[in-house]
Amino acid sequence: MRDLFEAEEGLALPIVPGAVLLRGFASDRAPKLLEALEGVLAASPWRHMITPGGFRMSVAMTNCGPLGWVSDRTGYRYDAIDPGNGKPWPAMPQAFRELAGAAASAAGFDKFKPDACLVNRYEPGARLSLHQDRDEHDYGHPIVSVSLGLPAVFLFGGPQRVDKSMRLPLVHGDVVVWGGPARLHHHGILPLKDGDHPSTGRCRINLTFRKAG
Ligand code: MD3
Ligand code: FE
Repeated sequence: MRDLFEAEEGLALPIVPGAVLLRGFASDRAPKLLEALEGVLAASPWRHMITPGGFRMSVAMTNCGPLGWVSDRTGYRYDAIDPGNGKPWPAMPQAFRELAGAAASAAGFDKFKPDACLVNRYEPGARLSLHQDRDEHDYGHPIVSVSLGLPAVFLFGGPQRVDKSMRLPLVHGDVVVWGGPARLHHHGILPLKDGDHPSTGRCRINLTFRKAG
């Protein structure tokens, strides 16, 4: 039997109420997205942020758009300035904005205008432990997440940290739109398995679009 999540490319698959997996939605545009990302990285390179508890995150990050997600000893927040260079984050490339809007529409959220794009890079062994996204102003807006490069296992739990979580494999080109009742559910990424992907090499890149401000 085919796995529940082995959806055909382009299919919209509900995960839980409010969360939709668009299998392969970004496949065709991946080369353009990765090319645009090079421009972002030239202005704001990868860095490993420090958690409020003093730990260096295994995931490397950067941002583009009016607001960027940052973490340091004082806490998590959205900031208009890249703490690495003291300048505003680079503009969100048009290819990024168009993809985020199209994916949100396909999932039933009209006129999504993100003001923050967090870019996460996972190298083999990097992980994101179970957490909630609670730093945004208004939980009424959806979040659009784009997976590029190596596959990963996404952990998806419930509103309480102890709630049982399910595992969702995500591959190159997959887009997930999170909104509504799923917006405050816990989630994370299991340690990335080693591999080599034709479009990114030995890493997975995730673009997360939010209306944060
Ligand atoms: C489920 N990043 O940066 S966003 C993050 O693959 C983060 O790097 C994931 O979680 C990654 O915070 C992809 C997936 C996501 C985002 C928000 C959610 C899932 C969510 C909000 C509610 C439920
Ligand atoms: Fe998150």
